[in-house]
Amino acid sequence: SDSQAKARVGSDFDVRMMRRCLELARCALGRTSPNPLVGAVVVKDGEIVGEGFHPRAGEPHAEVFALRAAGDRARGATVYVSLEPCNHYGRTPPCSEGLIAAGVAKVVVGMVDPNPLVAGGGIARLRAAGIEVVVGVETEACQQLNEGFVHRILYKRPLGILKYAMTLDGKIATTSGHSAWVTNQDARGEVHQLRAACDAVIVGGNTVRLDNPHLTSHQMEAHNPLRVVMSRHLNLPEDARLWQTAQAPTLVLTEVGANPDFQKFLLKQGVEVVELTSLTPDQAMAHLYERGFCSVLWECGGTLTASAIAQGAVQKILAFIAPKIIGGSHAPTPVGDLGFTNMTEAIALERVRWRVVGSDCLVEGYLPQI
Ligand code: AOF
Ligand code: ZN
Repeated sequence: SDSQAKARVGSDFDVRMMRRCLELARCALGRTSPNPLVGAVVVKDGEIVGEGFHPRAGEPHAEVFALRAAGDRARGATVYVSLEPCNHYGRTPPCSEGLIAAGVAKVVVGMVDPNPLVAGGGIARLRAAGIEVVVGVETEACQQLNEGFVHRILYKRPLGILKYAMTLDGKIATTSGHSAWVTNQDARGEVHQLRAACDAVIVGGNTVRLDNPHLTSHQMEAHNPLRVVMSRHLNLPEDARLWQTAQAPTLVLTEVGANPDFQKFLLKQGVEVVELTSLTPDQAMAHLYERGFCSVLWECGGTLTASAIAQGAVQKILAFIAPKIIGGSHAPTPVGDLGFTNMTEAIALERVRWRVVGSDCLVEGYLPQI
């Protein structure tokens, strides 16, 4: 079987400690970009004597907090960390040196850091100092947690996640555009969690006009993503909820010179406006990459979704399917025209998983990397 094929690294105890690292890492969900989510645990004589996580870019790394909490007990201890300790002077000094100075005996690493500044260098430095290093405990879970960070490093773009909710007959709204609500409360709760984990959520002008969404995570203390609207002509309503920026920030991406009066109105509301030379999904993603973002959630209608897919701005799809029928041969569907005429052109998702969420079904998968 699959689990037999992959030789497991680490004891039950190691796995338990690494899972604790991941739990700690998640305390900073949505707040660390452009940095990864990292958790660390210091274990001495089978007991946890220090824990830490990376709270946000510019602040100390997970290992620093865990070592501080452990104090003298770090000497001869085992440190578990979900990402390879860094070996470079960035905004903070190298964790490899910190671990060596603390006199730890062993380091257990969840995954190698894909950052070319680190990329195995941290592990090599620790080994050169005589510290035992084990790599590969709960690696898949570690990679999953930081898939946005990894994608950002490898492709110089944030990870694009497309989320939509449709009826069993494949509609995202009625013919008149009404869409509240396709899915049940549980599925909506899941979307709010998803938003809390993302750096930005993008919609087009149509969604603002038709749905007047909040696009927040609706959870106490949870991170709210930057709400991004892509609009070429800025013919948008003045009373949209997205212009209320007290709860969460909003960015409007438009083209150079578009509707100066409405731009002034937006700025007065505290909405940021950025004029791009060409307003395309890829240029939007390029801009969000420059802002240091790791993951971006596309929650737009079919037209913008189709062009985001066509331009490679979407890597992952989450489709909520509600067992309801609304019919309507002109009712909007999740993905507009992709120009395909033959079934052989269909984009086949990979690593597909199905899950029941309340009374709805969630299908998750990845687009093949082009
Ligand atoms: C670790 N532990 O908790 C994190 C690491 O600018 P800096 O100094 O914060 O460095 C950022 C890079 O360090 C980041 O891109 C990633 O490679 C690594 N993050 N490393 O040992 C941590 N957050
Ligand atoms: Zn570090």
